[in-house]
Amino acid sequence: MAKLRLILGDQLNTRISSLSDVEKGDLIVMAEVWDEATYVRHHKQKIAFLFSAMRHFARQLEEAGHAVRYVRLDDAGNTGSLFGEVTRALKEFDADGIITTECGEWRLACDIKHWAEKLGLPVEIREDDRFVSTLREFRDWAGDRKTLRMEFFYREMRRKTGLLMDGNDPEGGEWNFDTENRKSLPKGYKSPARKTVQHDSVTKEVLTLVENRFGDHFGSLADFRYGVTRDQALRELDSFIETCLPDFGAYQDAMATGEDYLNHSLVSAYLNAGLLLPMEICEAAEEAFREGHAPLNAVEGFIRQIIGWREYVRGLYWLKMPDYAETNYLNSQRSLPAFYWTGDTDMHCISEAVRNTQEHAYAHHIQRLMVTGNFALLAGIKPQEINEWYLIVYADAYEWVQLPNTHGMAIFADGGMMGSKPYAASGAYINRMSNYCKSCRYAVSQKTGDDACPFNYLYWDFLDRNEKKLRKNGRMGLVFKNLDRKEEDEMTAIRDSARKFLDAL
Ligand code: FAD
Ligand code: DLZ
Ligand code: SF4
Repeated sequence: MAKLRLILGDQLNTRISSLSDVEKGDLIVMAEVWDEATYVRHHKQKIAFLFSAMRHFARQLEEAGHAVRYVRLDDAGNTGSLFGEVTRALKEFDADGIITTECGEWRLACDIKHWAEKLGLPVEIREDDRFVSTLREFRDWAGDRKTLRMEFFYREMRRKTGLLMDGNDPEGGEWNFDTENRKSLPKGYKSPARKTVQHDSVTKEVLTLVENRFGDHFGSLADFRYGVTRDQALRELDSFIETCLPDFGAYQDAMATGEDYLNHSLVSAYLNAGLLLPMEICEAAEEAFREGHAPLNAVEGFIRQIIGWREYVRGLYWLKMPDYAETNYLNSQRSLPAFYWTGDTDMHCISEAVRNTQEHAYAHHIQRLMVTGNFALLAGIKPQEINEWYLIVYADAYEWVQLPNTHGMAIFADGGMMGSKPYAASGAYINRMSNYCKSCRYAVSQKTGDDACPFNYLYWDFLDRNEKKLRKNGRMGLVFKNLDRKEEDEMTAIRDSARKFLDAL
């Protein structure tokens, strides 16, 4: 008998496991539903990207001869939930079972787990094999290790995939070339121009729908530039490999006013929605190295992000949820400041990060980690509020990847499960890696007082406030030595400046 095959909005690949044995007579169900579009108030571009990509993918499946039931958000009878849409489809289509691929968020996974019982039909939840490692493999690797570190897991992934390997050894004799990857931008540096995508009638219709139905969500649609098909995503990848990859490594951590993408790949939204697969991206990057087009430090650094960090955060999420989301190691209790939504702050680095987030549903890694993330860490923003912000504002955000990065890497709420120490930094770091401070009303050279860069006194105040929890961390020894060297009157000035600034937030 026939199967109903449910494809979620971030499963847009014909090689998804739920379609591996699709037969004539099966029905593929895809649905735009209010629940998924509003469980957090996603950036308008995130919704537009997914709805348009979903519509294009459904059309592709139909053109390949499959029977597809595609429910649009405004279709009459749309129940507003995935369960409702599956139930409604089953009233019109006689299926003896449902097949789907495991989803990317704990909340929905818990819901789907109960469908079989509620529907009285078998629901087969297949492994998501769009990743390099399996969840079981990660669990086995984690075993009863006391601490998990990405770097060691990454080496396993290099061995497993054979990427950048020279027999049993890493290409170039090292696993990691990050010492070559922390350069600031040369004066006058201009990053390569990016391809623009022509919107077809499907995307234009979706943009109107999103403006009408989600007009009060964060972000602007004015500069919507996402590709919405696999072909367009592949073109973005080709253009990255051709023009940006050679400099990707050197300037990976750099930031500059008005430079919203620098040499980053912009593939995350496509990758997480299924339009691209991790190995094809990494193989294209490796080929660029083998052909002499891009240097090893760039290609290794790029591949590490995908088969290292991306795989590692996914493994960690499914290993540690649901307790993971509840931790608050540093007992951070401050509400999220309004400027995370408006960008209306004198801190130029933050207003830039929020501006390009509003305009593109994108910010690159160092903006996320060392600007908005670092501020949230230093100011002690409540994990739930900052986590939700990150889940809302980026087109690539799904909890499996967003949460470990925010909760773990950026704000250290997990107490060190994700990374070995907090990524706390003063204004000096931002000044070294960007030109932001030149356009800021605050002085990065000043340590305390009304004109001083807030990151400066917040940094020392953060260490002072959290000393009991952080001093014992072996990797924080030097930092605390520096704190110990501060005179009492300097510490008083730091604490006063921090209190005044934080009280005014
Ligand atoms: P590039 O810099 O070109 O990197 C290439 C690819 O590597 C990315 O597309 C991504 O797939 C992968 N990658 C790089 N770093 C990471 C990482 N730390 N974790 C997982 N994958 C990584 N990434 C998301 O995909 N979704 C998120 O919701 C998300 N939230 C984040 C929140 C915070 C606080 C931080 C610090 C990082 C977050 N990241 C997230 C990771 C990273 O910032 C983005 O993947 C990256 O900025 C996407 O842009 P890009 O495609 O141009 O990446
Ligand atoms: C993010 C999202 C949005 C905005 N809308 C839909 C939708 O209408 N229908 C759908 O199937 N999926 C959507 N998604 C993606 C899901 O939220 C995603 O599949 C889960 O969060 C699990 O990763
Ligand atoms: Fe950011 Fe401080 Fe530099 Fe201003 S001076 S841009 S607040 S780091």
